[in-house]
Amino acid sequence: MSQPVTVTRDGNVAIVTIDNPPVNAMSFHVREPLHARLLELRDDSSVEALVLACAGRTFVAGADITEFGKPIQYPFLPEIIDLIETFQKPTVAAVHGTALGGGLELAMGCHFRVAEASAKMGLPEVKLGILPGAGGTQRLPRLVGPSKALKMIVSGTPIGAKDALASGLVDEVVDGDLLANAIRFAREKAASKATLIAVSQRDDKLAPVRANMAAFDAEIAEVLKKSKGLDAPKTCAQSVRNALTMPFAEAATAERNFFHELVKGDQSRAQRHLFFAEREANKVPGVGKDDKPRKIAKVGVIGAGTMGGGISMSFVNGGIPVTILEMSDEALKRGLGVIEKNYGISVSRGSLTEEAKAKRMSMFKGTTDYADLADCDLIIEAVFEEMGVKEKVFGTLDKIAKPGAILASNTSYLDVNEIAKFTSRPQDVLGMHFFSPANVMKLLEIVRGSKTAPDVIATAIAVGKAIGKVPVVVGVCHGFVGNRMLGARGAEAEDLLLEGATPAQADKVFTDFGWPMGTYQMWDLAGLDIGWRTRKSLGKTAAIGDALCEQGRYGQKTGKGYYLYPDGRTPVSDPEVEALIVEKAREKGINRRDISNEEITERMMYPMINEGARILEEGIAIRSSDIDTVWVNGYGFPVGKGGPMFWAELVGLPKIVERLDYWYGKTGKEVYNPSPLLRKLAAQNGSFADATKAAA
Ligand code: 3H9
Repeated sequence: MSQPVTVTRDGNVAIVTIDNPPVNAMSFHVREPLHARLLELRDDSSVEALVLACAGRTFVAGADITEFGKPIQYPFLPEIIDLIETFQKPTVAAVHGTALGGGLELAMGCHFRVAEASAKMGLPEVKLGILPGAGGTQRLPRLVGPSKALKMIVSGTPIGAKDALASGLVDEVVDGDLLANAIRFAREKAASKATLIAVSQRDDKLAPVRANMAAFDAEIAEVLKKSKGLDAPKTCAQSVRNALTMPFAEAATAERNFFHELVKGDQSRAQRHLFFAEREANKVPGVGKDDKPRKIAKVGVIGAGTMGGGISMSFVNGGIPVTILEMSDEALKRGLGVIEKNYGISVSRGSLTEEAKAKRMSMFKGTTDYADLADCDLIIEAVFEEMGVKEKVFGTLDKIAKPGAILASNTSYLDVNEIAKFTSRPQDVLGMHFFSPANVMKLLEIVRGSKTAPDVIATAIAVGKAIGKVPVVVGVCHGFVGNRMLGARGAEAEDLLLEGATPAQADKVFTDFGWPMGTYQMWDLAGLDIGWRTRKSLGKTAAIGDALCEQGRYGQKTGKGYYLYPDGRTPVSDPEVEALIVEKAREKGINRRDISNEEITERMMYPMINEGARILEEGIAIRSSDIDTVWVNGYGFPVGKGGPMFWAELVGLPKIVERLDYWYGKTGKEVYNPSPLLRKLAAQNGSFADATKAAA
């Protein structure tokens, strides 16, 4: 293994290189030698300037997140950065790849930053439920100004080198050899003998903002609008504000204390869990390094409706051209029209230029002829959810698709193994389940059939990531991971209303929890007629849901459903619906009573956990963290609670089993019957992660 920190010389310039693959995180085994070498170099009079660089694909991508929550070993990152600031000779960070979090903080400890044109820089700590804890909230405002720093730190979104140069974060952007340029830059600075000012001592960008704190507080209020329920964004903003109201040292100490508080909290634990969960989801048993992804240069999409259109946009947005197939010219024209309209909205919002829109539109090809899909490397069908329809589509695809093309179904529920049987190449067939709106939602459930080839799974993961999705591999069952658990979450929704809850009360329990909306609001958004049709086809009924549909109340699209939508979007309670609920309860002989918020949580969220445990037990999900990744990225489960399985452990598995047992005893309903795995883990005080390990 190479040394994590090496020192080389180029004449009077010392070059310190950090080499800690894969992302040069500031682990203890880097910090210790880095601190020691910096001390030596500071006091070495033959060294007239210092360049701090990194080996491998990136500059330091941050502190080592795996060390969080454990006792931190000295030297700490802030001490190292403070040490760099004591250098009386120019210090230059040579930035390539991504300088993130503690990495950017380290770079800001230097007097100067020289960056490659493709470099990105940011403080993404907020996404881990923390704030920059090594001076980032104090130094970034001094370099780019408090307003820009506030936005960058609260959003966690990195900026590119060009923006960094314009805003003062970097001093030079280079196209050629980064290290050679950084050495040249350092040597020039040393030769100039100009006065060196540590970033912590700069004040010029703070002073004007200090003069109008009310305006800055208004900016804080604005950027915090979207951070409902999360502590980290507020703390980030407070800490940036401290840069304006406190001396550097005092504000840096406050920042450090905030960091220690947040890192201990459940929200940060949850968000760190999700960070690793998303990466873990790419590791699939039976799919190894030798299973090289197939090349996907062209995609075919069957169906230009809402799903097909959104899926097509996802690929085009990711730079992959798409051929869309529809049954008629009219349907094709309509579908492409909707896509163009959607891009038009992006242009009017300023997130897309007219040129970019034109370029994207040129990447779509419409057709009504299956033969035009013959050159596609991946074909995804998004047609009607009926096995007979899928049979026709896959039978045709089998005839026209080129050898080695991947054939995917966007089915939400159907058996992918059945679908694969309609072809002579089941090894090339899988499910690629996108979530609506498909061009926005990040989740991609990859459904692995019993015969799907490993390299087909590897390809789906690779192409999914390439177009910005979060892929999670799941097994075949009705509804896979997400929709199957969603079914369990909504199983008691009708009865809760009959027994005494109201849609508004139950939905508020959800929004207070952190969901973007509650069950009834979600149903109204999706369209109540969909469930109604499914119930009818299965010979099932739902007294309230059916009655609403019989009255033409299909949800948002008809202006009313469980709620009224006077402005088309905002739900307003409707006394008529409440009267309908009371009437249906009376017809069924149910005495309505007060339902507590706890009961709503127990009867809607605990069955969802129970179903998750079943899914894990059956091997439909590879690991519990995959379930969390599905729910956070596809269904709006609040990130600060880490996904349903993580949250269940925060609540306590014994408590969940006890309450499920209670409701099972009272109602006899299967959704409450604790899964053997859940019961076992609760009895052993175990965790879902232990269960995953045991199964591996
Ligand atoms: C911080 O800095 C706090 C300070 O303010 C204060 C300190 C006092 N640590 O994402 P990838 C692993 S907080 C440990 O697949 P990519 C990752 O798990 C930190 N491990 O690669 C994966 O492992 P595996 C602020 C890390 O090329 C492997 O590296 N910084 C870390 O798609 C490859 O990762 C951040 O939040 C880490 N910091 O993307 C940046 N980072 O192979 C977090 C990655 O076992 N990192 N790993 O699955 C990223 O955003 C992306 O990894 C990055 C590369 C963009 C850098």
